[in-house]
Amino acid sequence: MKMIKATIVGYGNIGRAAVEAVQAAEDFQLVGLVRRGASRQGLSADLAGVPVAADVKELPEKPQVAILCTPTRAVPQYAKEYLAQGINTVDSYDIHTGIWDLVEELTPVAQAGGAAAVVSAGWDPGSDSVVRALLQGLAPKGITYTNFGPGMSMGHTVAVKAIPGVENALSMTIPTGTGVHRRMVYVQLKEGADFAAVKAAVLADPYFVHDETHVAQVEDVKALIDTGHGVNLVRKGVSGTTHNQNFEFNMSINNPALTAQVLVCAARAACKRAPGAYTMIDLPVIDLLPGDRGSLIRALV
Ligand code: NAP
Ligand code: API
Repeated sequence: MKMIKATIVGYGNIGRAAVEAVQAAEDFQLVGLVRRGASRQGLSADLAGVPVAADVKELPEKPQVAILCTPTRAVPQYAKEYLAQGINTVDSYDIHTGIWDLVEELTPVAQAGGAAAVVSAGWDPGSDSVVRALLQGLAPKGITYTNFGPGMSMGHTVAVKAIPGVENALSMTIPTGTGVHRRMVYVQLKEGADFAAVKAAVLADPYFVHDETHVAQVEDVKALIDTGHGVNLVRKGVSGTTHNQNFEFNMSINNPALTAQVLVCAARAACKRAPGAYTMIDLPVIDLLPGDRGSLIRALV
């Protein structure tokens, strides 16, 4: 089998899970990690022989695809850097209101570099987006409610961790029904940091401004963390002219593990796309899977 050469950029929660997902995939080869400062700190023991570089150009082998596991707000910068070098990218960018802008921003860079970008390929946005699109096809008129959690949102947590004075953070998503959520944010402060200033910064951050948000100071965030999450996605609508069509999609998951697995599926698909920028709903589902078309159609259709 022809192996897809991949690198993982950033070794945080999603990066660590992406290493596991790449190593578990029959058609992927990990050619190295890209980390700030080329740090080997915290690497799992089985990565002893895997190169780590601060710049992808310093890896011994050029990857076909870079799995970007950086903070969402750093994704545009990293994606442009890799696409310009002709390396396909996948990311799990999760600022829903910015996704189309990012597609438009990356499209010319990807086309000029001769590479493909798949943006927002986590579980939400990502695999849930595919479910929402499919359900809209099945019942074109109607309402979809996406109810998250309770669970840990990595995107919101990362946004809080970036606020000056924050040592560590946890943002829990609590569903209150009909797609509305409460955010429970726990912060551990750096020595001398001002809680009131941190709280004000959280409440003003675009990740939080539209939701009811509570911020609490705690001694030790690590003692609270459980990376479980989930979704209850429901649509009630109309097929043709017939009302009362009901659909429901539920999952209870480990957030980094699922995000990383979707990134690997999208990385596979990215390697098959013409240069340009795409989201999950642009991709043929079959391209997400390893194996030949005939076997997949016989088994799945
Ligand atoms: P994290 O644990 O903080 O890891 C991010 C890593 O990125 C860091 O450990 C660091 O790795 C690297 N990095 C590169 N530039 C950085 C910078 N300027 N500041 C800080 N770190 C930088 O974050 P995470 O929990 O893995 O989450 C990453 C992102 O995934 C989130 O922002 C979230 O939006 C996204 N996400 C999306 C979905 C989805 O469903 N779409 C689901 C979950 C998460 P090195 O030190 O190794 O360089
Ligand atoms: C939430 C949901 C799911 C987040 C999924 C992913 C993450 O706020 O909990 O950052 O974990 N939007 N975007």
